[in-house]
Amino acid sequence: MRLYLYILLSFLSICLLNSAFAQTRVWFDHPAKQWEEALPIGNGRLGAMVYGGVEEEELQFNEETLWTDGPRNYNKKGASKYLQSIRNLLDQGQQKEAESLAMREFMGLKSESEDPSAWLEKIGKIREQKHGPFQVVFDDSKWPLIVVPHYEGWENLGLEGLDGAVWFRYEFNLSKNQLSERWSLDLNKIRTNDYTYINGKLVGQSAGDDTRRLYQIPKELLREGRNSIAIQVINLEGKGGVAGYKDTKQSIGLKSASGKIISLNGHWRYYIQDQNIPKIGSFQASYQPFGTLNLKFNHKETKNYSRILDLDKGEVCVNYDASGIHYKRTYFASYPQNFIGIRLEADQKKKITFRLAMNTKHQRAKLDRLNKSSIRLEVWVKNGAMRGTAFLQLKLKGGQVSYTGNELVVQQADEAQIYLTAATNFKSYQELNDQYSAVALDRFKDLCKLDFDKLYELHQKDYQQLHHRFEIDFGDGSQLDTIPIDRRLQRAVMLDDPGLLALYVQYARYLQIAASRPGSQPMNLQGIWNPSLEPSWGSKYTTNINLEMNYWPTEALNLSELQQPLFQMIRDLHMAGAETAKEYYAARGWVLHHNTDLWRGTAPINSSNHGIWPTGGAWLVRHLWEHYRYTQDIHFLKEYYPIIKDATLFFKDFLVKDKATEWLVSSPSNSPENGGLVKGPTMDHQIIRSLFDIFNQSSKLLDADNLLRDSIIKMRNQIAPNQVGQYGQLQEWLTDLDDPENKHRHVSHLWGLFPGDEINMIRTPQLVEAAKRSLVLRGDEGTGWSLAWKINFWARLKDAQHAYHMVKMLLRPAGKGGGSYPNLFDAHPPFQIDGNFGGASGIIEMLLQSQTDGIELLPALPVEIGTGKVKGIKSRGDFQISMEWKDSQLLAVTVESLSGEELHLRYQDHEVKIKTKRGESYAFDKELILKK
Ligand code: FUC
Repeated sequence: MRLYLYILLSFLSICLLNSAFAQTRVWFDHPAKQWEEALPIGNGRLGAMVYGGVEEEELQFNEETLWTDGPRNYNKKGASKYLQSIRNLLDQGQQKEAESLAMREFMGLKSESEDPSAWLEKIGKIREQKHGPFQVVFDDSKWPLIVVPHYEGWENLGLEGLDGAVWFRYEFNLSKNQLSERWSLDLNKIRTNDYTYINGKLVGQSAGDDTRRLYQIPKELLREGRNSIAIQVINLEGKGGVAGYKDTKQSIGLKSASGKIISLNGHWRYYIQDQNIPKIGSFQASYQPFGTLNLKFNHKETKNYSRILDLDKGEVCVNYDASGIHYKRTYFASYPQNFIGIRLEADQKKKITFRLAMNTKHQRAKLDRLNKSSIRLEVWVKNGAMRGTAFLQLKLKGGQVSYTGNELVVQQADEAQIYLTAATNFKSYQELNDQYSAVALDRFKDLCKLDFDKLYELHQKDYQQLHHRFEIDFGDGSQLDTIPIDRRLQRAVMLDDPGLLALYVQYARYLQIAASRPGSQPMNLQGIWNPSLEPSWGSKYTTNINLEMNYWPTEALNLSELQQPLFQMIRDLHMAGAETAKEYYAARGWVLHHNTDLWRGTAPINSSNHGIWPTGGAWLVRHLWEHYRYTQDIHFLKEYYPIIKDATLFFKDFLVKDKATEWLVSSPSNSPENGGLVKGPTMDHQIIRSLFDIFNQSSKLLDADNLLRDSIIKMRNQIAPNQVGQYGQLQEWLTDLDDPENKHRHVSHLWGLFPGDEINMIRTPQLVEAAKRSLVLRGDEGTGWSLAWKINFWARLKDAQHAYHMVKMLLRPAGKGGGSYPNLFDAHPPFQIDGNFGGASGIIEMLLQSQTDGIELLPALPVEIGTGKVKGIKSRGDFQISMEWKDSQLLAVTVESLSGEELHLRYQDHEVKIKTKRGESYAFDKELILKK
């Protein structure tokens, strides 16, 4: 009876759409058809995506330390021998030469590679056979079908994790008329090498993902009627297959001199010739999925379906009625006990019947049964040092459980509870732990002794002490909560939905709580959620914007301690990056280039035209400093001071005097991913000035290193300044090279406007104008994170309506450009979590800014959110603020002083400065007059 009442009440609470629920849920009225519709849960270590299927439920899960490769050295010894030559070439304007020298001598080491020649020779033999698959007459009728082309790789079409040699075959017809023309074969891109045959004859072979395949077909080769094409594709890493065109409207096929096209898009036959490939080195490692829980039910016709991410409770619930019974499933990820919990309930007894399996995409895996109701899944990451183990325990109220065909079969239970844990052999970036599995098993056994309901309560308490610190409301958007999120996003394209902006901010907070907890890894490009063995950019940590953006709003959103994983990573990078500083620059201190991974690679990767960018570490130091500014925690500053100092020492050694201008410049480097290897990109100088300022201020606060400080102050003033160029723009480079047509997604040279603050209205109004000009020239379009960055820029420029326009762009349903997926995940595309946090940061920048002169309230408030309130927002100086506004005017504000520092508040023309006492609250009216 109690159970029934409980279910009824919780179901009713979902249906009662009162305003208290306004910004507290993201929901769908159907199960997820694709991963980007599934709903995320997480506890910093374990992450899972809930599809909520009725007949077949899938819970795709991750453990944040399951990556490819293993601990290793990333640094090329003695690379610094080439530093001067690279600099000289750049001085002489020989960029291409500098890039090729750097590519040869200045990049990081790849992981272990084997010589592929023997394997290539082996798989090449088939091309010499008399009856090989390239011949016209060949029986391929048993080969499976696959859609060709597949721009995003064969991985997306069921061949995930496949690297090797694969044959593709297809037939097409030609008429007599068509034979009179000259034809070439246009396949555009192939990943990576191909041998292409028409009617049994090789017409072309090429290598490389970016090579265009346009092969001439000798006229005599084609015939009236049936013709055949066969391609051997060899792909040893990354996405594979006949990629064709990104623009899917363009087909691959035969093209005639007169412009006619015979499309070869269609279902081709394929055959995996060999996938046991030699080891291929990679610059850095990739984040890996772990596995899935698959639950099968006998429920068919359902009514009243809902799948709800409840931001207030930190859980996902699936509700529906089938055959007159109400079913409810609850999913949560507990941080205190590090496990994922699932509860299955029904409003009648004995109605919980299902089958449960654990699966994985990893080729090498083992499933076994631990006891009557628990199973274990072990996985080995291909060609790597990593393995992981997941444990699952079922507890039932009533009913029976049995085990058949690798599945746990539950029959006629009143309720089922599932405990899921996972662990890997990761110990630190330098070490693996061979004993991990026994320890994990003991932990699991202890966990399963604990009462599920109690664990659920502990989870809620833990989650809510973070979540409840902050509230936000943009007017009365509550009625829109009746619209499922996918439709609400569609609707918001045309109609304003201020409540959706507030929801976006709370969702970002939810994602941070779910993905970044003390003791966990920092959030990678996908937070902790990744279903793919070959995720884009390895789902690692890109530091020329993405990793930092993940943590932009953390302090203001009152989640300060969630930056701890980032700080722990900075500690690791301080160690790992010292060797890179020495080997590449013969410099003291530590350096980080534009990417890192679980194993803390710090050397340049990918390509010399964008991988050599030495300011990643200096940017991360800004997060240490901002944490200090927000918390005023001097012990923290003291603890991290050696890292700040060592980053400073690196640049003291690294900066060089530019002969032409006499300024100190950063060389070699690049303005992230735009314009190749150069000396003196503007962004670097802004970041290094910020670093030097941080060093100066913190050494002063800690009364340390006076002499070094003097020399750093001197150097700081010799660094190349921000310059205004011929179009009135802020120059991206040392020389005025900016192309006004350049729409590049990165807007690196505006770093000094946001997240930096040296470009500001108070001290550098001309630079503000120039930054604005650059932003206008760059245009609004961009990838998800680029749109999100632009919200922050426009908010800093106090152009509220332009900032709002950018928010709308970020919220548009994912398509070609950046936007949002149905589950509100940011679309680069593909999914990349940075935009969720950059977007939330931008919305916060509209409400409050505290980077320069005191705390400014509602500095860039768009009319669409002209009425609202926020509670528990944090500012620099360690103040906690609550305020309310109506019709674009402030009504009242209360400031709680957590530091006892002087409070300087500004709103429009009003300004107040008062001394505060730690722990006291101060209430002000709309003119900032202190209420007694
Ligand atoms: C940088 C960006 C890309 C992408 C990648 C992860 O390289 O330029 O757009 O976000 O990081």
